[in-house]
Amino acid sequence: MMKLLSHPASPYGRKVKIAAAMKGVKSQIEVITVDTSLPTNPEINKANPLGKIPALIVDGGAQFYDSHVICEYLDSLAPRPVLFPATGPDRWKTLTLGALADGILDAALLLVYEKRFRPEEKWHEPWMVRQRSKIDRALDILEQSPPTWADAPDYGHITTACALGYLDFRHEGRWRTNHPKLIGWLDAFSKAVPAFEETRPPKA
Ligand SMILES: N[C@@H](CCC(=O)N[C@@H](CS)C(=O)NCC(=O)O)C(=O)O
Repeated sequence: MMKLLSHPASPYGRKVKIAAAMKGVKSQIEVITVDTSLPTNPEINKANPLGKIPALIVDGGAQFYDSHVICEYLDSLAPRPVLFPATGPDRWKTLTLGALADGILDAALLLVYEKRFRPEEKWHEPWMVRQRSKIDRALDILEQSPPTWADAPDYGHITTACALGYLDFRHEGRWRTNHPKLIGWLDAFSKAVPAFEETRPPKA
C-alpha cells in the first residue's frame, strides 16, 4: 500500500487525489493527514525535507514529491487516461498549463501564508499586490481561451481545476465575478471528473 501525506485543505494534495482516482489506483493509496501549519512537523520533514505536502511513499520505501512528480508517477502506473502526453507539442502544452496553474496556486498560497505566518504589522501590501497580479494575469489568459481536452482532462486541466477550487476555498471565489468562461469550464471539468467534487476541501 502506498502512503500519501496530505491534508484535506491542500490544493496540491487534491491534484494527486484526483490523478489517483482518474488512473484507478486510489484504492492502493492510504491517505495520511499531516498538519503543515505547525512550526515544524517531523512526520512530513522525514518524507520531504522541504516540509511540504503532498509526499508519496511507495512500496519499497521510495519517497516522491512534489505534486507534479507524484502525478507523473501515478500516470506511469496505468495506461489510460493519459495525464502526461509522452512527447511532442501536446506534452509541452500540458506541462505549461500545469505550470501556469501551479503558479496561481503558489501565489494564492503565499497570500494565505503572509497572514498565517507573519504578524499583522509585517503584512506587506505591495508584495501582496504583486502576488494578486500574477493570479489576475494568469486568470485572464485562461479566460481568453479556456483549455480544452479531447478524450479526458489531463494533468494541466487537473491543476487548473484545483487552482480555481483553491481560489474558491481561500479567496472567496472573487475570480468568479469576471471570468464567465472559466466558470463554465470548471463546471464541465467537475462533470467529467467526479473526483473533483469528492475531494472538495471541507469548509474551514
Ligand atoms: N510545489 C509543491 C507545493 C506544495 C506546498 O506548498 N504545499 C503546502 C500545503 S498546500 C505546504 O506543505 N506548505 C508548508 C510549507 O510551505 O511549509 C507541490 O506541488 O507539491
